[in-house]
Amino acid sequence: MTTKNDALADWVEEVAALTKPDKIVWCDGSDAEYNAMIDQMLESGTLMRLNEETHPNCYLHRSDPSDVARVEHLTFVCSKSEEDAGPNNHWMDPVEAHAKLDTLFDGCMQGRTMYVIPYCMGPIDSPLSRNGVEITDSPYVVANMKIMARIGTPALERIEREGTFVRGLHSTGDLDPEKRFIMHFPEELYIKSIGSGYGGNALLGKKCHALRIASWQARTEGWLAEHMLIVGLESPQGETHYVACAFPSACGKTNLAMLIPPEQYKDWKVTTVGDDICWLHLREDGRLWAINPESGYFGVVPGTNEWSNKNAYDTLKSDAIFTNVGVTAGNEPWWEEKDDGKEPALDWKGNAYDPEVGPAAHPNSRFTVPAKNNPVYSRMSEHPDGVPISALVFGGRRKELAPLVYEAKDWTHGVLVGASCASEMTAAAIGGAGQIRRDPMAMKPFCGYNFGDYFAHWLSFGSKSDKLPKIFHVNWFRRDKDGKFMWPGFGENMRVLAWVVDRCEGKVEARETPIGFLPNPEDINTDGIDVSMETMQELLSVDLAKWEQEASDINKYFAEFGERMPETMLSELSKISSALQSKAA
Ligand code: SAT
Ligand code: MN
Repeated sequence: MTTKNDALADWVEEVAALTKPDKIVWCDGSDAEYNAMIDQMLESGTLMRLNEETHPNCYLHRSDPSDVARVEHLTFVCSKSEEDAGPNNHWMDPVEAHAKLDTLFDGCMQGRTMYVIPYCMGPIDSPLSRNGVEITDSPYVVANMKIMARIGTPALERIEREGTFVRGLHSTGDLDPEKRFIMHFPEELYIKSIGSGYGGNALLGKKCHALRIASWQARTEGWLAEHMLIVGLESPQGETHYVACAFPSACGKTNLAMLIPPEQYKDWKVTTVGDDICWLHLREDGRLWAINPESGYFGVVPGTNEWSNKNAYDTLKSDAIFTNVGVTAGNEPWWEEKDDGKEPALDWKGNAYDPEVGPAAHPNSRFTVPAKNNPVYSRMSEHPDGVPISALVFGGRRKELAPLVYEAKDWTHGVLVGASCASEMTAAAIGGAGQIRRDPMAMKPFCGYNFGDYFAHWLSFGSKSDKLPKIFHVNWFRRDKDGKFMWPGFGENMRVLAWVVDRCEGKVEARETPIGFLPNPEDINTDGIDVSMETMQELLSVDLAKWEQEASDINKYFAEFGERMPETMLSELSKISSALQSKAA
C-alpha cells in the first residue's frame, strides 16, 4: 500500500475486496496525471476535445441523459436516529443502508480501475480545512476533483500527519436510476454514492462532504458549513468588506461572486473568494472568518454571456470541462443565451439541433473550471486564516413578496430570516422546477442533520460575540404583473451590495418595518438603469397582508420540526406576526 495511514490502507483494501477492480491507482494530483486522464477519456469517447483555437484545453462530456442533476429523492442521511436526520432529510437506518449499498457495490468495479483520491477541502495549510479520500471508478470524477479540490500527494501527507479523513466511496455502477443512491453516514464520516456521475452526486468533496457531512462536523466542533458564495468588495477608499451570500442552486451565486460593477461603481473592486460553499469559524476577535473549501467552480452554463457576466464568460475560455452543452459546426461549445452570433449544430445529447425537440444545452448543463481562471480571483482564497465576514446575505427566487433587500434587526432575527427562506426550485435537482419550497439558508438539500438542531446551532453564536456580521435578505427575482423582472440583476446587484456595505459602516439610515430595516428608495442608486422610482417603491415595500400569510406559512413549516424547533425562533416569529398585525390594524 502506498500510505503510512493504516486506517486508510485498510479501507482501500476492504473496498477493493468488495468492488473487485482490475487495478488500483493512487492519485498524486499532478498535471501529468490530469492530462493522462483526459487522454484516456478522449480515447474512450467520454470526452470530446473542443475547438483548440477558441477554447484551449476545453472538453465536452455528454452524460447519460437520465443523469443530469442532483437526485434529492435518492439522497439519504443515515444517522443512527431518524430524529437526528430530521424531516428535512430522507433517512435510512445505517445498517440497512450499508447492506443495501454493499450489495450494489459488490463486484461493481470488475474490468475497471479503482482510483484513490486523497483530497483536502480548503487551503492545504489551513487549520480550518478538512481531509477526505474519495474512491471512485470514474476518470471523469478524478479529472473534475483535480479542478474542484486540492488533491493528491499534499493531501495524502496532510492525512498522514493528522490521521483524520472523511471516506467517500463512489461508483458510476451501471447508471441505472433504479440503483442510484447517495448515502451519508455522519457519525462514521462516511459517504457512499452509486449509479450517478453527475457533479453533486459524484464529486464527493463538494455537497456530500463540504456541506452534508461538514455541517454535522461543524455542529459538534462549533463552526458553520454553509451553501454560500464569498465575495470581496473593495471601496474606492481601499477598504475591503467580505460578504457571504446563501442562495439555492442555480440562483446566480457564481454570477454574484464574480460580479462586474456598473459604470457608477467603477472605482469599486470586486473579487471572488468562493462561489458555492463557505466554512465559517468564530475567532478570538469575535468575528466570523470564512474559507472556501473548493478550488474550482462547478457552475450553470446557460445564460452566461459577455453582457450578463464577462468574468464568467472569460473564465470559460480555457481549461474547462463542459458537461451537456451543445456544439457549433466549428466545434465550439454552445448554450442558450450565449449570444455570440453562432448557431448550435448538435444538442447536448449529440443529436442534430432541433429547437422543436428542446434546448441545445441542458438547462442544468455545467462547467468545471479552476478558480484561478477567474479574472477577479481573490488571492485571499488561499489564505490559511480565511477572510473576515462583514455581512451574511440570504435569498431565493421569489416572484412576489420578498423586497429587493432588507436587513435583520439583530442576530436572532437574522437567523429567523435565513430559516424562513423560500425559493422557486430550479433544474439543479431532478423534479419540481418552478415550485416554491422552503429552503432555509439555501441548505434544504444539503444540511446533514435536523433543521431544528441546525437553527439552534446558528442561534448559539448570538451569545458568543457582539461582532457578528449583520444579516440581510435579498431578492433579485421579483416580477411585475406582466411577468417581467423588475430588477435588472447581474452587475447591477452591486447597487444593493453598496447599500449593504453602507449599513455595515453605519453610513446610511433605513426604515424600520415589521420584517426588518428597509432602504429608503432614494438610497439605492438607480442612475443609469431603467428602473423608475415607482418600481423602486414597489421593490422596497412590505405588503402587510401577504406577509401575515407568509408568517403563518413559516409557522406551519416550523411545526414540522416539533420538539427540535428552538423556542427562541418561534417567539421571534410570533413577535414579527404581532408587529404585522398591529401595523395592519
Ligand atoms: O450539487 S451540485 O454541486 O451538482 C450543483 C448544485 O446543485 O448546487
Ligand atoms: Mn450549490
